[in-house]
Amino acid sequence: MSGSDRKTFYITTAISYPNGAPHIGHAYEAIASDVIARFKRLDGYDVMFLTGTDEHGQKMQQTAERLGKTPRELADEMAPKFQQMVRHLNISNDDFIRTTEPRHYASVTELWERMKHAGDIYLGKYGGWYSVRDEAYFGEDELTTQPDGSKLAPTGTPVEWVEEESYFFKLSAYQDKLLAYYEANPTFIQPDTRRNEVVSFVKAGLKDLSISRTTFDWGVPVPGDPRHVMYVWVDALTNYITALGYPEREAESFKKFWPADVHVIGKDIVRFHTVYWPAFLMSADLPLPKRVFGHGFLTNRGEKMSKSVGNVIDPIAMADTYGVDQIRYFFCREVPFGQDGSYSHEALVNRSNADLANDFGNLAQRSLSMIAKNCDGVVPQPGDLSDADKLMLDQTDALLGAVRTSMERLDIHTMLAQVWGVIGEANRYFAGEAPWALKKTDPKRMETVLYVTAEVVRQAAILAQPATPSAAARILDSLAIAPEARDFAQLGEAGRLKPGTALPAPTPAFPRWVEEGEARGTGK
Ligand code: ME8
Repeated sequence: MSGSDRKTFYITTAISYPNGAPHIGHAYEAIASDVIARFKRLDGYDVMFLTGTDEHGQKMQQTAERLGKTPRELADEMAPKFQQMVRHLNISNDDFIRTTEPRHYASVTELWERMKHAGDIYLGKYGGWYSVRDEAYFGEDELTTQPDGSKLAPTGTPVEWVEEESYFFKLSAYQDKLLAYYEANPTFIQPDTRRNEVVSFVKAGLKDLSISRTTFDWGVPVPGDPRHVMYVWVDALTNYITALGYPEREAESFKKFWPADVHVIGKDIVRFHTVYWPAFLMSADLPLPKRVFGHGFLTNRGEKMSKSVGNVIDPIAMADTYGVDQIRYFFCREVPFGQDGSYSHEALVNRSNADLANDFGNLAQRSLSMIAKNCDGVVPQPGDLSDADKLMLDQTDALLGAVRTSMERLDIHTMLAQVWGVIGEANRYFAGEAPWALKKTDPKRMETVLYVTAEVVRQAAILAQPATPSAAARILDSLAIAPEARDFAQLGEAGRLKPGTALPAPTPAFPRWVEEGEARGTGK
């Protein structure tokens, strides 16, 4: 036992197919999940945050064949690129799972055995339209026929007719149980549009699911029948419990963190997570995840990108160009979580310059350099507070309640809008109070205004840590806030700046993007 009764929070991303280098969609999902994970940690939760790679299946095998490699060689070459991306983007994951690891084989094998023991697996014959790109079968009625007679899945990917002996999972037996679970847990599938799609899909009737393949061998062998490998989705979904020590059901982290609080995934794979996965878990008599959140897709100026199409943007290069905190903030602030979004150089630069460099960076830099110059570099002692001071502090102290409510709904962009709303107020307050003029007319009042501003900067920086961890840390360093005094328990009056604290020379937190040819140093 850890001996701690802190509340726990288990969050996962989808695990990525490493059949190509990571793209910006992978980065987006990791970043958004990281903001949630960091937020919860700062709010006192014991957090487990998992990401990883989904290395089996026909898609991996086909790509490897094309490149003249074995699938394992391809996976061993590509998985480190995903690990590198995660590190580069300052993602705070606690584990990185690869489905080719022995711990995962043990876990999937056990899940299969339990589903079989429950009487939910039988051997049959399967014929169906299969999309290798989606690693999924589609019904005849879901397909569209091209002028040349070929057929496309609803996702726009080509399908082929495949017939094979296959093990089936009795998904049809779970239709009513799934509908009852959705009904009893209205926030299980989010956002609501995704929930409605899934409910209609299940209500329309569930067919049993083919869960093994004999036409290729890159996968986890079916126990007792190694001619078959497991369908990659049975294998992939199980990663979420493998990382907690399953199949050892008494494993400390399994007991502590399962069921997951949220699986963060893209909208294209909601069905797998909200129909198949809970049915497998019910069959194996394991608790179901509390929530599945299907985020939107990112497009480059409106154009869909994918590894198979080849128009991918390298997220590491993007972070090197604009800054890690800058792209983290941009994606989370610009795109309402759950909706599709697009990005462009102009939008990125506008957000970064307006919100980060100007609003937050300048406010911190101007107030702290005034303290350095005019208050002997120590936090000034405030005098009596005016109504404007009190209002400013009250708005700031009220932030925690507001952002918690937003994050309950995983409304990341609203959380950031709330924090930056108060930063905007602080800019107006600072401009209105004009401490540089008070320096001559009323130095005591100047000290009060600088104190109040620095206190707002402190709380805003604490709340900015989930999205912009490095820059927020630089601001908190400039305020001499100890590492252990940076969590949400320190928000509001509890952590008020202490007058007399010596401050180091402030360093700019957010550089301003300057276009080539534009004169430097002309920022407002
Ligand atoms: O689906 N914008 O892997 P994957 C936003 N291995 N998100 C995007 C995106 C985009 N343009 N493109 C992809 C898989 N994603 C499976 C998951 S989980 C048990 C197995 C998201 O590499 C996508 O929706 O194709 C998914 O959540 C994640 O990136 C990995 O996609």
